[in-house]
Amino acid sequence: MNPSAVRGRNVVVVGTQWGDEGKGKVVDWLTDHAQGVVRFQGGHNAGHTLVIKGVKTALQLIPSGIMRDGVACYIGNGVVVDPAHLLSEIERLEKAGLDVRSRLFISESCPLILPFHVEVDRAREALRESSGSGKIGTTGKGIGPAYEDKVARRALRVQDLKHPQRFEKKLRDLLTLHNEALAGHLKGQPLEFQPIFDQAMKLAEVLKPMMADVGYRVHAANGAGANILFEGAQGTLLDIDHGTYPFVTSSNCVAGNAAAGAGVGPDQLHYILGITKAYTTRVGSGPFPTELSIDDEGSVGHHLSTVGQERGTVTGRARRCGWLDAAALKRSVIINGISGLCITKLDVLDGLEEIKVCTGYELHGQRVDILPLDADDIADCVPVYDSFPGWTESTFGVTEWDKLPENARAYLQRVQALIGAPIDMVSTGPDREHTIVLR
Ligand code: 2SA
Ligand code: MG
Repeated sequence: MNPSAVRGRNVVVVGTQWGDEGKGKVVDWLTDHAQGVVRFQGGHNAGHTLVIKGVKTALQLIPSGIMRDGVACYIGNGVVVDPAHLLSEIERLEKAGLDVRSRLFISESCPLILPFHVEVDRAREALRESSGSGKIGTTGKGIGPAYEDKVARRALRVQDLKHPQRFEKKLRDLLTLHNEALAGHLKGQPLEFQPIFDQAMKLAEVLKPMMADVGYRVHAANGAGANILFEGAQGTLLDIDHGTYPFVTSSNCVAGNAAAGAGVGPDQLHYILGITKAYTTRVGSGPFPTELSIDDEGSVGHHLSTVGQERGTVTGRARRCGWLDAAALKRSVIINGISGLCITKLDVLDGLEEIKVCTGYELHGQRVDILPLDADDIADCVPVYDSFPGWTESTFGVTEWDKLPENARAYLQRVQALIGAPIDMVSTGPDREHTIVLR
């Protein structure tokens, strides 16, 4: 079976929920048939966990393709890059014996995350909390403030690292701006220029050989017949435009941004694979209609949280858990133009007596069958559920559709019909091998 032949040459992998759907594993699995993997948005707020022959690796900024020898890995212009974090991730992978520097390409156009972005991110969260307006629950990595500087056209970019004088001037201006805010209403810690500058110049020397014109390289690789994977981070419901605003991340996580964030044309996106966890999780604040309490032992929420090991890869925060929300997924399928779905972590549902799927909501006395656009409306949604009998057999590691319990197949078939996209893959465990391919 050759998935890339079935799915068209280039595949975009996106999360259809609030992130943590298991994209890393699927990208790694698909990389068997790809010569390049591109990250196109987000930064080191992502946490992609891969388990290869029982050994767990968590990647944050570097594309998951790095785990396969010879695969080129690209960090596209749509990604915000913390250079200090990048170097530490490179070094961590090198310690594990991987060759990283010869096949990692970093777009010169990436905006940089610098120490004051982290300070501003954290100070803002503290302020939101103390003022009673409520935290977003960010990862505290400086993602939002870095994207703000990009959109305000004052960001330092990877290419500035090659020009010390230009870097110095831009850094002084930007630091002054952020320090004023930090010393003023943000009640944070203003930072000194010199240590930031010195550290950036040191990192510049290390990163220079990896700086590249990523869009052009990906275009050329595609032209030469390579299969390219576009690796999304976070998920559709965290998208800056289409998510549960303002409880979102600061980038477009949807498939359409794979082109703009990698620097290629949309004609290079051939197949859109949506990753959907068999239930729902969310880390951070914001509305979540199908949420269950995870605190009570013996409850379904507790089962999902513990059996699913639902903790943030980056921050270690306990993820909120709930039933699958088909009405939210319907929205994701439309926005992403999903070609096919991969359902992950099916095995976590093993042993539950009853399984529920949200098919729509009661909202202000009316029935709606798709996730509303306004986060306040979403918070008012009362989910309407379909109920299914569960299964007692283990689905862990199953590799054939016919070997799944009958009730599991019935559940997946109903989900497919509700969401409006075909299920092309099912993941039944964290390892590469734990995969069912349907088309
Ligand atoms: P940010 O830091 O500005 O992007 O946070 C804004 C919101 O986006 C959410 N967010 C995430 N949600 C799920 N997974 C993410 N990556 C890590 C993981 C998260 C972790 O894989 O587990 O370790 O906590 C991720 N990154 C950002 C975030 O929770 C806010 O709701
Ligand atoms: Mg994650």
